[in-house]
Amino acid sequence: MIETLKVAVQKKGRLYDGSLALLKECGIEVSNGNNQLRVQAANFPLEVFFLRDDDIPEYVQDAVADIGFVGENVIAEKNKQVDPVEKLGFGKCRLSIAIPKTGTIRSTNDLNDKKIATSYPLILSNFLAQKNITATIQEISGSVEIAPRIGLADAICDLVSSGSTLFNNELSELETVLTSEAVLISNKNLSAEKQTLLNKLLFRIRAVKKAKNNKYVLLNAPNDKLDAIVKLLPGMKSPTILPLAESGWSSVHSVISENDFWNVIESLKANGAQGILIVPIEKMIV
Ligand code: PRT
Ligand code: ZN
Repeated sequence: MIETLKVAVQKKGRLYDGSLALLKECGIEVSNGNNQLRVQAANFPLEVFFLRDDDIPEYVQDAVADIGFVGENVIAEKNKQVDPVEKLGFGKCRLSIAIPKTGTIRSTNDLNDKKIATSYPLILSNFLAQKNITATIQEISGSVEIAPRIGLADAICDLVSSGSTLFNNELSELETVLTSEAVLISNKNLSAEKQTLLNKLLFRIRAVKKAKNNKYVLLNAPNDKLDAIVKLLPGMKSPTILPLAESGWSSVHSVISENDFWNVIESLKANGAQGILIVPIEKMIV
C-alpha cells in the first residue's frame, strides 16, 4: 500500500488561505471547491483534512491526521502531545492582556483580584501564576473584546494583530502573554514511510521560506569598485561577476537577505553600483 500523509488544515478562517498557498508554493495542488471534509492532493501522496483549528492538535496527537498547520496559541492552549516541527511565517499575532483605556487598572499588578475574560484560560492561568497574580478567569468563546463594556470582566486576554479591535473597543494593550504564528505540528509516532514524506514536504517548505526571506540582486559596477562591492554581497557562496560589453565594467549577481536589504542597497549605491535590479526568488535550495 502506498502511504499518504494526512494533513489537518483549518476549514475556514485566518489560517486557511496561508495553509493552502504554502502547499501550492510547495508544488502541491489541493482544490476545495466543494467544501469537502477531505481532499486528495493531485501530485503528492497527501490528503488534506479540513477541520476547526481548535481540534487540530488533538487530531494530530491521536493520529487521525499525521501533521497539521495550526497557530502556536492553539498548541499552547490545547496542551496535546504533538511535535512542533517548523514555523510557517503566516498567521502572526500576539495574545495580550488588554484593559479599558479609562479605568483603575494601570499595571499588571493591578490585575490582582480582578476578573479577566479570555478564550485562552490555560495560557492565562500559567501566566498569572508565574507573575504571582490572583485573578478570576472568565472563559468565553468569542467577542472577548466586549466583555469589559458589558460588565462581564475588568480586563481581557485576547489575540491581537493590527490592534484595531482593541482600539475600536477603547481598550489598550497592557502586556503580551505570548507571540504566535502558524506552525507545522507532527504526530509523535510517524511510521518511517510517513516520516520520509514529511521530510520531503519539509524540504520544500524550507526552500519556499528561504526564497521569501531573500532577494536576487543584479548590478553594474566599474571594475575598480568591485572589491568594495563584493565585500557587501556575500551571496550564497560568493557573488558571480561577469564582464559587461563596455570595457572596465562588470555585472555582479548575488542574493541578499530581506532583513538587511535596504541597508545593503544604500551601501552598494554609495560604493558606485549602478542599474541595481532586485528580483524575487521563487525557491531557494542551499
Ligand atoms: O472556526 P475555527 O475555530 O477554525 O476558527 P477561529 O474563529 O477559532 O479562528 P480564526 O480563523 O479567527 O483564527 C485562526 C488563527 O489565526 C488563530 O488561532 C491565530 O493563530 C491566528 N490569528 C492571527 C488570529 C489573528 N491573527 C487575529 N487577529 N486569530 C484571531 N484574531 C482575532 C482576535 O481574536 C480579535 O478578535 O482578530 C481580532 C483582532 O484583530 P485585530 O487586527 O483587530 O488586532
Ligand atoms: Zn478556533
